[in-house]
Amino acid sequence: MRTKISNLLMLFFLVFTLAGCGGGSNSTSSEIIDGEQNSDTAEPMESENESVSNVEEEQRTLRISIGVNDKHPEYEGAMKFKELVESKTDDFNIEVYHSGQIADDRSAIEMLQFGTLEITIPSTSPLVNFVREYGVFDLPFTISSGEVADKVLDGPFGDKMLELVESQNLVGLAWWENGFRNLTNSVRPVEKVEDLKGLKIRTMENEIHLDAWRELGANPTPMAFTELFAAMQQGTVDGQENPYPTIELSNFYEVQDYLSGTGHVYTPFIFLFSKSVWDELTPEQQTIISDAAVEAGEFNRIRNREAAEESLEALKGFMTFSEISPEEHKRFQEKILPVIEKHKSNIGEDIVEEFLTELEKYQ
Ligand code: TK8
Repeated sequence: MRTKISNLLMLFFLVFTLAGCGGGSNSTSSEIIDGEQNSDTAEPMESENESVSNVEEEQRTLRISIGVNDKHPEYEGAMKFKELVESKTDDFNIEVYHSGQIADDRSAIEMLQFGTLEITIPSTSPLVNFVREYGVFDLPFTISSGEVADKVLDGPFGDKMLELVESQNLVGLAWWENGFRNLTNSVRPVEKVEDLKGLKIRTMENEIHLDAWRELGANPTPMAFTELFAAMQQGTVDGQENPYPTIELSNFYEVQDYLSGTGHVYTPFIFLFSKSVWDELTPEQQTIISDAAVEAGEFNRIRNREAAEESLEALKGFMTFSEISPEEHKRFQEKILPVIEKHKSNIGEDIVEEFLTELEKYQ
């Protein structure tokens, strides 16, 4: 693996050799080292460009696809990842594509499987269509705080879940945060279960979410995130549910009037790498990338929690906010118990037990 240092040395070696051929070398080399260039040393410039283009040529471009926009803490995390990787090696040029420019979550996962995209950081909910055990993260009202989520995801349970995606030609490298999801709609304030009756709610492409909203009396429909804003604008759906940063920073308040603090489920983001691309990298390169994915993930979580507080305050200025009382939260939880029972077998009884036992350790 070529480090910054080795490239620099390579540069020096190239210029030195070329200067040697051109005569008057002594003077030339002194000028280069200073880093200043003057007109009569044209030749060294040329070789410099040559070596820069060699580096670029050998650089591999790694594209990251995310669905949220460039104001979101996930985008900040992705730029942090780029900075960390590119500060450690010249081997990679990291390009970040936000707002689903390349693909929505589900399609991006498929592209990784085919090796036509290198990195995506989707919500775990669409991943259930590929690895059913990921359904544990969609069981409502299980994780009680971001801190608990960190303990579970950064522990043996989280490691096990990351390993599970390998069966799908994916490499799971780190846990980032999407956050606690809250309901918005354009029809009426939602303060109790009955207020949900018949509301057309967009959900992620995930059977557990669909069943949960159906059980609560709403009329849910699965849809990619990239189609959501237009669907709300055109009234195809009445509402949706997402963490506060996404609701504010995607300007959902322009097409939604009511916000309810349901906090009904915590959704992680997972940092995924294409296995076929991963297997082509050297162990050193893999270490740089996985270390950066973890470090940028920690940065993303901190930023996301700050943003969640800032966004809720901002949204209270644009929308009618309804706090859900503890008693009403209890009714929500009781109402969807059959959904959890139904999906335990789909997800896998053992993994659900393991998840709930792990949670009990911390809450
Ligand atoms: C963005 C999605 C989004 C998720 C959703 O690609 O689909 O509502 O919450 O963050 O991952």
